[in-house]
Amino acid sequence: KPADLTKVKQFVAGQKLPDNIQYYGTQKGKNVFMIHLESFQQFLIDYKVDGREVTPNLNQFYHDQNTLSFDNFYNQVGQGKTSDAEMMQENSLYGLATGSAMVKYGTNNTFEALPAILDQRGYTTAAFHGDVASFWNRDNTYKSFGYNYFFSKSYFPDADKPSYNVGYGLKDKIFLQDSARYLEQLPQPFYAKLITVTNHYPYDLDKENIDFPATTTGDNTVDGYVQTAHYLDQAFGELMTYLKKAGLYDNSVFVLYGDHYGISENHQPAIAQLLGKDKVTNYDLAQFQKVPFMIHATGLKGGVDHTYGGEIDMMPTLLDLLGIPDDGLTMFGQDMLSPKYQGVVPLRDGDWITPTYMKFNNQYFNTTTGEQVTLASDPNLKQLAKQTQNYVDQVLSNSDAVITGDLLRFDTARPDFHPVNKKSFDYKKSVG
Ligand code: GP9
Ligand code: MN
Repeated sequence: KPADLTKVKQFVAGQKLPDNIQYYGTQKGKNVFMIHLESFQQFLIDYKVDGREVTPNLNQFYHDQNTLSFDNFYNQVGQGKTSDAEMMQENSLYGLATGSAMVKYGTNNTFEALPAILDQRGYTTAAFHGDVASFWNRDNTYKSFGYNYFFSKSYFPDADKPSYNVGYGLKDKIFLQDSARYLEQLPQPFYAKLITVTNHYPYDLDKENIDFPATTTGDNTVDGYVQTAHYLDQAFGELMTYLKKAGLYDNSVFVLYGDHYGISENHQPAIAQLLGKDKVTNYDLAQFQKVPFMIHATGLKGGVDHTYGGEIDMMPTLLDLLGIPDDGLTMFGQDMLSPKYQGVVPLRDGDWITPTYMKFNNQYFNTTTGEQVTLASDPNLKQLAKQTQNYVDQVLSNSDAVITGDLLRFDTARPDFHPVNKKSFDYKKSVG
């Protein structure tokens, strides 16, 4: 009911942070590339196997002086995996405690998503993914998000050829090459989301595409991970080379994020070996949930930023850089660049990470030292844990209320945003 939305908006308004005046609006009007790195974890950055960098292109990008690179950034997905990452990235709304919010609510809900917001500010918006359009209910959900275009499998020639395909869709080198040909035709400024897929469980790759040594953990759904990650890195490098030639590099913002973990907690002996430890603790497993979040733009003051954050924070952070007012938006993340940003990172299962302590799999740790602590042994932890858990529970329950109650349909008082007309979009590939 409308009163439910009012309550949620009061909670959200209480979390609103002042913008960072040094960064606010510095990237206004630029094209935006949103590059979704499938199953890509932060530990791969600067990681080496037999002395070779797994991802030299991403490493160079990560350390570039014009790239803001967050190294304490966590995935916050639940069972919705990629679709939860997309729900957070496009709306700053969490996925659900079980199932996929995009599948269950994507078709009928009203959203105030990034594509619609940018479209209403003169952007052309397009999503690209080599899988079938219906996977994760994207075709219907993207109409609710307000994407002008959605280039899915039917738009990519030869996508059905086995040698072009791996697991969920087109191989990333072909996918990114073909997508670049489409997106360079888009009227500018555009917002283009590119969703990769080759670096996906169980990390198989045909031998002619492998040119990197597998790890030797003996776990056959882990040892290919660095090989498909290396392939993704090569595909990313080729894309950037092409975009520089096409004149689309300097006038664009590049946002890169890893959507969720690649190696699950069920592979602890292998994880221990990858991390050079004899066994992993819940602290190690918590750190293993980190994914990259990088923002690059010519002229952007870059550097490695140790701020603790998560996928829910991507949208408010990007809106700050684009100089798009977000006062009336119902977002559960916060601008990581804000001087008042606290760095409390809720996880979908109710655990949490903060710069001082974390709670993971029902154990508490000192975030910086990794030392396990207990509520009994550490008095200031007791107080902090109570406050943090209360905040985390409120954030998750308010976000769930917005999704399960479709509360944004009552948000009619938006002077600078009008609801999307879903019927105005048709993503079917026109014949010929
Ligand atoms: C499916 C692809 C992978 O189209 O995005 O999804 P995931 O299995 O990572 O959720
Ligand atoms: Mn994924």
